[in-house]
Amino acid sequence: MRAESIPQDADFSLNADELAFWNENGYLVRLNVFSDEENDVLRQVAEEVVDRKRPYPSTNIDQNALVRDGKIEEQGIYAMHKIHHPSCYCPEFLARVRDPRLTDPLVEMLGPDILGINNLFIWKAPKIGLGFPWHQDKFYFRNRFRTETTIGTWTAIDPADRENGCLYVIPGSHKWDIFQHDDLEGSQQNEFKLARGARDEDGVAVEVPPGAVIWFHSHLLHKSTDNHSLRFRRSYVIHYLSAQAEWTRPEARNGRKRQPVMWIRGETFPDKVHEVERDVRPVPESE
Ligand SMILES: O=C(O)CCC(=O)C(=O)O
Repeated sequence: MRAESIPQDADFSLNADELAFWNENGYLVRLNVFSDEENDVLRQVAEEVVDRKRPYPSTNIDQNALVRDGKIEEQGIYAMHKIHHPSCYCPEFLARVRDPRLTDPLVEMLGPDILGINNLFIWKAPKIGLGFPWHQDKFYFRNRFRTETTIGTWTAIDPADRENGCLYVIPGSHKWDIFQHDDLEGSQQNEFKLARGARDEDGVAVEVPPGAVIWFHSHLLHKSTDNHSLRFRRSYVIHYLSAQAEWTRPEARNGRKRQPVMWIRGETFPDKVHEVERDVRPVPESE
């Protein structure tokens, strides 16, 4: 189904089995959520960003760590790791973060009033794309937001499998506390720390075809592995927050101009996280 052909009254909420699976495991997979054509639009826009055919802040474009650190030479999308917050600058991505096929299931997880706090298009290039260590998203988001959980959605743009670095999860770990996370030597972009004590033998590979979506709880331990294949493993990841959440440090709420909070659906509340953006932003000249 294409976005423009979704009937107004279509309802993509969770059914009882899905809700039970979610509550038990802290993640959920749906297949065939988006068509190849729909994902191709995002892939093309992301490539235009990389080719500088679209205005985009260069600070939101991250190269693969091996290329960035001069260990190998690659060009174009082969040199890419990810772009941050495309929904703030590209209407195609903004439409995707608000697509009911992603957000209807969130209503049962977060309530009806929903904000977007982060989104990233990831390339994971053939042979050099690097994995993410075991982590819990709340380890990071709790520095900004006080809330029970945020929810991530992970959309497969390409087939994702063990060989090209699919997502792994530890089912049920969403019921656990937040682990200590330790610095890693030479990890991808040095941006993720490793959840101390998370065990590979508890992990389950979530291999999915293109168009599938994985929803995951912010306490869920998850990781992904390096890409050992000759194929890309592209994905589009979005993180959502309840509009009932509060700022962890209200005095610093405007300190992250590059990570604006976006309105997704429902209401916002003056005494909560409510300074939200509704439309795509112009890219400042200096960028
Ligand atoms: O896409 C991946 O390889 C991992 C993404 C991830 O772990 C995250 O966004 O929290």
